[in-house]
Amino acid sequence: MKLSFRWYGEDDPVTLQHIRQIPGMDSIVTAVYDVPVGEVWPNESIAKLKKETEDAGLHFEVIESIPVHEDIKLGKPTRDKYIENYCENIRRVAKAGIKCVCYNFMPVFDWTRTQLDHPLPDGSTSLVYYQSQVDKVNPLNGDSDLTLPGWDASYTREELAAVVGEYNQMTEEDLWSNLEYFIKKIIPVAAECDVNMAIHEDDPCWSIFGLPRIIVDEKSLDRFLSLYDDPHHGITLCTGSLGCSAKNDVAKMAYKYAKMGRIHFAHLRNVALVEDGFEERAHLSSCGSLDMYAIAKALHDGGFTGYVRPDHGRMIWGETGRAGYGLYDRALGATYINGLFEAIEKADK
Ligand SMILES: [Mn+2]
Repeated sequence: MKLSFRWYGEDDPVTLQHIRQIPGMDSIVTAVYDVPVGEVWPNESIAKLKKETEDAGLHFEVIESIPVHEDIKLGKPTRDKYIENYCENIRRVAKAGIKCVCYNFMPVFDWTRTQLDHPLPDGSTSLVYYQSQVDKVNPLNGDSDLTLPGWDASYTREELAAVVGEYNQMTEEDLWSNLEYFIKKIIPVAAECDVNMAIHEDDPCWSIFGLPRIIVDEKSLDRFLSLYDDPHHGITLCTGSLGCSAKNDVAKMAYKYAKMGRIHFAHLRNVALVEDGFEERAHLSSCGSLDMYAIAKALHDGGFTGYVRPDHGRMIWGETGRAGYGLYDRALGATYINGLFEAIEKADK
């Protein structure tokens, strides 16, 4: 595995110099953030990210994400223009040395949590999802003041209601067909550029606000991978996204898809399933509901050689910054991941 770390560019309070000091760190995971979703990324912006990353002694090989424009997910007539832009972005990042692109196909909301600074008993804070709180929010109700953290602030309340309304007219099968249309256009380009495309599962892995969500479990990942027969068509195995449903056997999926050569990127983090939802916890197996050792071993045994990153961390030691993306707890996660893989690899020799 190649250890990586997400970095939000020069505005990120966590610096590349800090990241480089984490033992075993290999690659930066980043994106061009100053361009609206759907537009072509300027070559200068990509070159700047590459230079900053390499000047810090790290590799520039993973993009998270090239976001997918809503018109593509909605299957609107304008999608072809946005898909062409998407293909152009794949070509451009490939030329800069990128080997893996993470993306997702979640309607509107991307990841969803109800609180970003929930206090845990040890005094740290973390992201949590409580269903009862989600149930109180209706994005179609323009009078409601309730919002959830992480909502795309570029939407006004009315625009949000309109786009949610459009999705409410769609079935899961409609979304599948729009995904298939997209995949059949982008994967040939990715294959030609030798870039591994790695879809991220929906987070959490169930429908919210009645919106279709389709990349949620083993059955849907099987269906997704069958859309295109090429090793460049793969997945990001996000243990926290899949693991917030007790129905998903994440270690089993890790082995199966690694063996198929379709896991190009792994997000390793732990979650604790609670009665009303889930809480993000420290990476260690004993801190949550997932057996992180079993998952790392399954990846190893399946022959996985891709990128791994510690996923969201708690806020600890008084750190402030982007929720889930502080330095300290993710660095502890990275160190834990190093330990798991060293032990697994040595035991196998
Ligand atoms: Mn993830």
